[in-house]
Amino acid sequence: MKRNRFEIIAMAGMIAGAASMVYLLVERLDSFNGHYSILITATISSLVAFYVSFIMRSLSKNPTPLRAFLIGQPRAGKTVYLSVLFDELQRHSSSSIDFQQYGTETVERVNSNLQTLNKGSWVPQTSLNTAFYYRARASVGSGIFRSKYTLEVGDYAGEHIEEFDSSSEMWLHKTDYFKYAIASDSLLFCIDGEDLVEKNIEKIEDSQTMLLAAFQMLLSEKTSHAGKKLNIPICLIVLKSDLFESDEQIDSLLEEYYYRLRELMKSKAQEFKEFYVSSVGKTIDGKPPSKIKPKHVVDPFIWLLKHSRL
Ligand SMILES: Nc1nc2c(ncn2[C@@H]2O[C@H](COP(=O)(O)OP(=O)(O)OP(=O)(O)O)[C@@H](O)[C@H]2O)c(=O)[nH]1
Ligand SMILES: [Mg+2]
Repeated sequence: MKRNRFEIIAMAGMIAGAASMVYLLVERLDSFNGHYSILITATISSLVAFYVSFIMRSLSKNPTPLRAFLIGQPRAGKTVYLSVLFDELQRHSSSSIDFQQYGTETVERVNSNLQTLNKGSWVPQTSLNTAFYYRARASVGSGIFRSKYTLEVGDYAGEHIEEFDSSSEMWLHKTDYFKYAIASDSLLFCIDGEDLVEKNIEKIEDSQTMLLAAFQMLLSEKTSHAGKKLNIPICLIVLKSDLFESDEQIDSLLEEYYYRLRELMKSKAQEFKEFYVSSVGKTIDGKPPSKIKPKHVVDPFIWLLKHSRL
């Protein structure tokens, strides 16, 4: 249950409890007649309600931090995705979810990356140990059921994924990347659609092995005992979906090549969903088109905000 819903129900319970206790107490004091006991109960309950609503208002002013972690091989398309996502998020408008970029760093980085893409170039590869954190404010729901979040997604170089692989040297040198992953409230596993459509078996196998290792490591770090499922939202995202003829083609290629990863995620995650995303739309001679046409980029984040337990 979301934090604010839980609070509202708990507060309502507290008020009802306080009102009945006060009533019982006042009733026991024979010195008051029936009218007075109702009056005293009403006064004390109103004071409790006033105090509780004051606490609730100050709590709802503080957004809940929600950290999402994007995991994928080098060149999978993560940086392009996050840049386009944070640009698109602010244009997303629905009755129940609103976003706004948060902080000048995010605004500047998103603008500069979008400019690069709109000029027909790709963004530079992310270097090792140079993480960037994209941030946005989000509000989900309406009225008293509204939850506010500060959403943060870290963008790290794909090479860091080897920190999850016990046979790699990087396993021994765990950096902030690893800690960030462990402390995240939702996980997005990215598949490079280019390798999948080209049926590049070697790269697909590498990617599946690394994503499996990362999932298993996070499962063991984030759950208390064997058999327990991950209780944070997990997405499997196929990036570069513009390279496929149809969603059905992605579906059948995933079934053929990513069967192990899919099955593990389905069985070990309480909330799991797959998304097929294109950050820029159909490319022209391998470059982004002059007017990028993102497809389904915000869907994973809408889904994970709705399924977050925070
Ligand atoms: N067709 C297509 N290609 C894309 C798309 N997004 C990215 N690419 C290609 O994928 C390459 C890598 O994209 P990046 O976003 O830099 O990849 P990354 O996962 O951040 O890579 P690292 O920084 O090395 O971890 C780009 O240079 C493009 O060639 C897309 O939406 N469609
Ligand atoms: Mg990158």
